[in-house]
Amino acid sequence: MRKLKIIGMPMDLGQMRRGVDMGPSAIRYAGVYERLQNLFDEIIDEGDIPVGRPQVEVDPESNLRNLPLIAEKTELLAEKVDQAISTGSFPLVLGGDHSIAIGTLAGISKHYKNLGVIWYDAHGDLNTSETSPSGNIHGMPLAVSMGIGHELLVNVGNYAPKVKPEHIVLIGARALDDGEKELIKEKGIKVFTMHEIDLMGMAKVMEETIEYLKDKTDGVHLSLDLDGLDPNDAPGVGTPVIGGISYRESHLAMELLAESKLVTSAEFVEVNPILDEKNKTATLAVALMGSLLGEKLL
Ligand code: EXY
Ligand code: MN
Ligand code: MN
Ligand code: MN
Repeated sequence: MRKLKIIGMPMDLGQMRRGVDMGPSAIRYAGVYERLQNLFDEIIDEGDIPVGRPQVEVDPESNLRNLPLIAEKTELLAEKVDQAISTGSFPLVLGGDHSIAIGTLAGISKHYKNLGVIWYDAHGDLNTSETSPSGNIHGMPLAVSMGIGHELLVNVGNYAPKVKPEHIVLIGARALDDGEKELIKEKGIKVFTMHEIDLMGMAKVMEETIEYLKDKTDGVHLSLDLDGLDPNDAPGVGTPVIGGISYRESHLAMELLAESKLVTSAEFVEVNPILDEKNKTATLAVALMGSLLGEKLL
């Protein structure tokens, strides 16, 4: 019995551009429920985690924006994701800015001995308060999930770390900060930048990603940031970076992941309908969810 739980996380606290809190609505408006209905025996849309519209505040010590609020709200998400998995459902989380992954991974990781993470993103999201150029926590969730960063974030879910560096694969990186490059080298994190994607092709990148993760992990989380795609295909994102992954390459990547049967949870983040063109980015996200979750072209 294949069961799916959709969980909305309308949060924009991890960055400064308003609108990404409406990402879950835009994705629902693009027909995520209807699109996935026939791929599962049961689909439940759990609605949205109550985030609200709190005021922006900067933590005087760490200079991190909305630190206590993000810790509090990602705790709520972690509980919901934990429940979904405990009831045997595949959790599909809709963002919201990428800081939500702190909660998603906290809810997932406790269910696995060695969780793998595929971070599909133009960025590394590997900053700490010391290395961040912005103080925006959406640039930190992967470091936090490795146990590196402010303790309020690292300890969401009351345990740490959520993922080991050797169980992470970054795909699509093309805007890494110096501190992130150092951390990647220090931890030996596997990265396929746009350079490797262009050289090898997406089929080979996915083949190597699946090969790299399949024998050393007992579950794999896909954290797909729509800014990993080229802004021409996915314009509705808050931190676009030119020269990105095409929709076609992404669709192939999702099909190959579906064939591998490795992926046990997913989140699609950074959809900002205010910056979008006729809900194109949310619509593309829904199409990618379809191919990730088993839709066949033929
Ligand atoms: N690396 C930059 C920073 O940390 O501020 C930009 C981060 C963008 C993060 C988006 C979610 O991927
Ligand atoms: Mn990201
Ligand atoms: Mn990004
Ligand atoms: Mn290991």
